[in-house]
Amino acid sequence: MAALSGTPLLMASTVLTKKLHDEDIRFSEPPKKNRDYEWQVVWRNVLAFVYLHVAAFYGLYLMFTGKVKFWTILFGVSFAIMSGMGVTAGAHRLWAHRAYKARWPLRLFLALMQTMAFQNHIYEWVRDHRVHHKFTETDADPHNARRGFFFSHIGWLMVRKHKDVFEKGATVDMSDLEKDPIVMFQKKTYLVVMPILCFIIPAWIPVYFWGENAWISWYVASITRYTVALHFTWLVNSAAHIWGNRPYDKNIGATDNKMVAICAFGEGWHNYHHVFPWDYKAAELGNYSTNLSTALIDFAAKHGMAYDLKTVSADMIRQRVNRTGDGTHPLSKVDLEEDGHHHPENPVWGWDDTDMTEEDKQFAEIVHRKTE
Ligand code: ST9
Ligand code: ZN
Ligand code: ZN
Repeated sequence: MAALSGTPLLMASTVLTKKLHDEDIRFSEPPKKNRDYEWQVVWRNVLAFVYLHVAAFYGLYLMFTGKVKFWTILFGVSFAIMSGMGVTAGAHRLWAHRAYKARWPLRLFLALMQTMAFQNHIYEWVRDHRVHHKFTETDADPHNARRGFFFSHIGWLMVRKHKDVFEKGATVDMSDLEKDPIVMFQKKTYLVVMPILCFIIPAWIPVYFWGENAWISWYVASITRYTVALHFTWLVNSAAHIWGNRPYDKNIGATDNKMVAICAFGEGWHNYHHVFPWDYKAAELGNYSTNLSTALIDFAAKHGMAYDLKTVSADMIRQRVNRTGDGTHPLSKVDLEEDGHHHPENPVWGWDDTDMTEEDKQFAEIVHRKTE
C-alpha cells in the first residue's frame, strides 16, 4: 500500500477528490478511500468500545424495563450534563478557543467536570481540536469528515493517527495551556483521577445515598451515561460536518444542525463556529434552550468568574453571510443563481491565533462583564 503512494495515478486521484470537494458535491458521493494511509487498528480501543456499547445497551434495557430507581436516572442525566459542560464551556470554548477568560475557581470547576467526561485530558483534547480547526477535513484533521461518518464519529479513536496529524499538529501553538497550572496538573494526574471521577464515584453515589443495586448503578450511572454523552459529543464531528445548513460559509464542510446543538449543549451551530471560532457562544442563532453552555458562561460572567467574553459584531456576521453563505440565513441576500466561486479563508483555531487578521480583531467584540 505504502509503495503505491506518490504514483501519478494516486496523485491524480487526490487532485480529483479535492476538485470534487471544492465543487460542492462533497457528500453526495461516498467518501473516497484514502489509499495513502495504512490502517493500524488499535484493538485495545476496539474492545473497550465493544464493551461500552454492549454494557450501555444493557443499561438502557434495565431503564426501559423499570428496574432502575428514578433517582439513579435523574442523577445519571445530571452527571452527563455537568460533565458535558466541562467539555463545551471548558475544554472547547475556554481552553481550545480562548473565547473568554476564567478566574481560577471556575477553571478548577470546569477541569473537574471535564475530567468526569473522560474525553482525554484537556491538553490532548485541545491539541486535537485546534488541529481540527486549522486543517479541517484534510489528512491532518484527527477526525477528518471526508473519511466518512463512521471514521469522524468513532472510528478515528480506534486507529493510529495519520502522519499529517503529528506533523502539522506540531505547528499548533499550545504554550498558553502549558502556562495554566490547572491544565498541567490535570494532565499529570489524569490516569488516577479520571477513573475515579468518571466511573467509580458516579457508580457509588446511587448505592450509598438511595440504596441502588451496585451493578445497576454501574451499568446506568457510569457506563450508559458515559456512552450516550460520547455519542452526543461525536455528533459534532460527524453529523455537523455532513447534514445541515451552511448559512455563513457554503465552502466548508461544517454545518449548522439544530438537533446536534440540542444534544451537545450548543455545539451544533458548527458552520458558524468554524467561521468565527472565537465567539464564546459558538453560535449566532438559537437561544439558551439550544445552547446551555452559553447560559453557564453568562451566569459565570454575571458573578465575575468569567470575563472578556469574545463575540462577533452583527455587521461582521451580515457581511460574511452575504459573501459566502448558502442563502439559508434569515438575513441572507445571496443571489443563489449567481455562481460566485469563493474559497474558505485562512482558518484560525480561535482568539490569539497568529493567523487572525487585524480586521477580524477590529470587528470582533469583547464583552467585559455581563451585568443584567
Ligand atoms: C473523545 C474525544 O471522545 C472527543 C473529542 C470530540 C471533539 C468534539 C468537538 C466539538 C465541540 C464539543 C462538543 C461537546 C459536547 C458534549 C455533550 C455531552 C453530553 N497534534 O494520540 P496518540 C503526537 S476521547 C500534535 O497516542 P496514536 C503527540 O506527540 C474518548 N501532535 O497517537 C503524541 O504524544 P503525546 C476516550 C499530536 O498513537 C503522539 O503523537 N478516549 C497530535 O496514533 C501520540 O499521540 C479514548 O478513546 C495532535 N493533534 O493513537 C482514547 N496527536 O500525547 C483514544 C498526537 O505524549 N485515544 N500527536 O504528546 C487513543 O487511544 C489514541 O489517541 C489513538 C491514536 C489510538 C486514537
Ligand atoms: Zn471548536
Ligand atoms: Zn468541526
